[in-house]
Amino acid sequence: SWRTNDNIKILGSAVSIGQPRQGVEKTPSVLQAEKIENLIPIGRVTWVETIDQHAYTYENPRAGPIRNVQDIAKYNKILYDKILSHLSTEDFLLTIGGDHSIGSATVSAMLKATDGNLGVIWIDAHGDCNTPETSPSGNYHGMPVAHLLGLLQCPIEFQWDQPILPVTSIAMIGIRDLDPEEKVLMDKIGIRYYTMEIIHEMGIETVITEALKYIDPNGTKKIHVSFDVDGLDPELVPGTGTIAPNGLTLHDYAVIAQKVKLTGDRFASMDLVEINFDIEKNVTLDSVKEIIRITFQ
Ligand code: HAR
Ligand code: MN
Ligand code: MN
Ligand code: MN
Repeated sequence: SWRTNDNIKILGSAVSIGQPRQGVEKTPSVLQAEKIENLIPIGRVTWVETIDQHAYTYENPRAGPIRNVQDIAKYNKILYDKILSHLSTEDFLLTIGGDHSIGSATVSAMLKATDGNLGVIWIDAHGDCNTPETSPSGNYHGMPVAHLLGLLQCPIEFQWDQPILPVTSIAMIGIRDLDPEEKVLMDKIGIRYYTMEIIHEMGIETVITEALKYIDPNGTKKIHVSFDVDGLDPELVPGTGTIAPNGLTLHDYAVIAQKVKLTGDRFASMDLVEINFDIEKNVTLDSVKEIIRITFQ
């Protein structure tokens, strides 16, 4: 096993303002009630805290090209600061969302903590590379990667000292639902993404091996996995807000996790996002538990 002596710190990110459906903000408290920490056999596991969006957001979301942008900016800055204050180099950070809007805060914080020495594996059905100009919805959970890459014009409240993620430091796996203009942008900037079609062609083991080599050619970086559960097949995770058929299997994820864990304590952090038990609970909870087991066993 890996990281046996380290601390596994779980941070709840109870946020839904990156997209329109309620329920996703309740996931940290549901998983805490389910005692998912008991599924983690390594390290010393602690739930650090859950950051509630209602404690920090404004009453009135403002209209604009990014829905709720003022609130998201405020929340993400708090999340970013809390990660940096709670995290020490020996810790593994598991952030449980919440929607994927938190991904720009968690990755920014890890970039800061590692002085930019970070590679990101982004598991998702979606590209999350929209800008306000390409987004059909205005929902920020479809934009965090574009934001990390420095492609978003954001209001001043959303511009603190976040480091920019180089496009060569991220690879996306499970992609199968891109908006037309988002795809044009992704291909223009040359972001590395593995569609389900490519995964079936190459095989998941070759894909994750190549992806890790691409984001971390010398095998020296810390690795962050941002896991949007809609990357898995909807039969495994019906409880998520934006469903896309023909996704990854749990075996695919087991192969991904196995390769990532071979980096030892360089595997530093993970997001688990877009779980919505209001939409479906039984099957989704079983899959989430399996994700936890696979990741930490
Ligand atoms: N691409 C669509 C949009 O930007 C939906 C993507 C967001 N869904 C997610 N994120 N769950 O991965 O509105
Ligand atoms: Mn998604
Ligand atoms: Mn996503
Ligand atoms: Mn398949």
